[in-house]
Amino acid sequence: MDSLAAAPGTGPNTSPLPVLRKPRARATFEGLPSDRAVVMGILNVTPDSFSDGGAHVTADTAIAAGLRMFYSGADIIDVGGESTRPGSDEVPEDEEQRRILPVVEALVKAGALVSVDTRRASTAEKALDAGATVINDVSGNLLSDEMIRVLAERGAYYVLMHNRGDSKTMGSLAEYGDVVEDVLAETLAVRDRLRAGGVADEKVILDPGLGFAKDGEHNWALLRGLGRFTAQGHRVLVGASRKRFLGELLTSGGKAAPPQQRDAATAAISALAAAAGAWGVRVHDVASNLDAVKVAARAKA
Ligand code: PMM
Repeated sequence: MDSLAAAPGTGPNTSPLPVLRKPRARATFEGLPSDRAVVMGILNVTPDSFSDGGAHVTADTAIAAGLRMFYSGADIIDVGGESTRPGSDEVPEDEEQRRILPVVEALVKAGALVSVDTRRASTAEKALDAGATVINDVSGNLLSDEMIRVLAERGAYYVLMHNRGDSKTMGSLAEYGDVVEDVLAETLAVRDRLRAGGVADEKVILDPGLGFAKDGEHNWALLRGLGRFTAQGHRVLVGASRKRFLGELLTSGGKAAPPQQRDAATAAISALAAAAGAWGVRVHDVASNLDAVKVAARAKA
């Protein structure tokens, strides 16, 4: 027998090697909690995100922030390298990948379940290679065939968020008859493209896309109509965190509340969304939203 492979205590050197650290089991999608809504922490590796002021610009600071979220109990960390702020400029593909890939790798290595917020199939493919499990895509109606091909080939989970146009045009496209029915119909039309391309329904998570080609009234109507989305047999994700419509709601002295003062309202939405059957919430402040979804689960039980 090779002495290096000898069982502890049986070889010539009888003292077993000390175990310094147990390897952390890698999180899986299937291992996500099913007794409450899932909390997805937002990690924007961008210099211009509207709500966290571009706090996580370098890979090291982003990894540290992601680990803090992970240890605060985030079920999934959503890493994004391109701002989706209305009016924002496109980030070149190589720059997007340079920002996010080291962060994805480090968080996966630490045991976190990682999603990647990207509209590009090439970035999605590299992120999956780096260990990401979910692709979160704000393309909406502009979903590319290339992305569908990558998802089908890799069997990845996919957040299909409703959106019209791109960051420059979405503002002018916020016109609906019945916003709930229109958003649902457009979302299901994109879902049908995914189906036709070989992506299983089970892998597709629907998101009404609050704030994307929607004004505040649209967002509130979609939250009231969330049951129409959860009734489709797909998981549903809600992203209300620190968005402008919450700032407008909390206006005081004629001034909208700034993003950092919108966390309590965000947690209230998380509790309501979870109570309405949402599978998950995408949030900046993990701790308060984890409490909120626990409250919703306990109140329902
Ligand atoms: N919102 C933003 C970015 N990505 N992804 C999903 N699935 N749902 C959302 O509502 C969503 C998203 C914009 O907000 P941020 O700049 O705070 O990330």
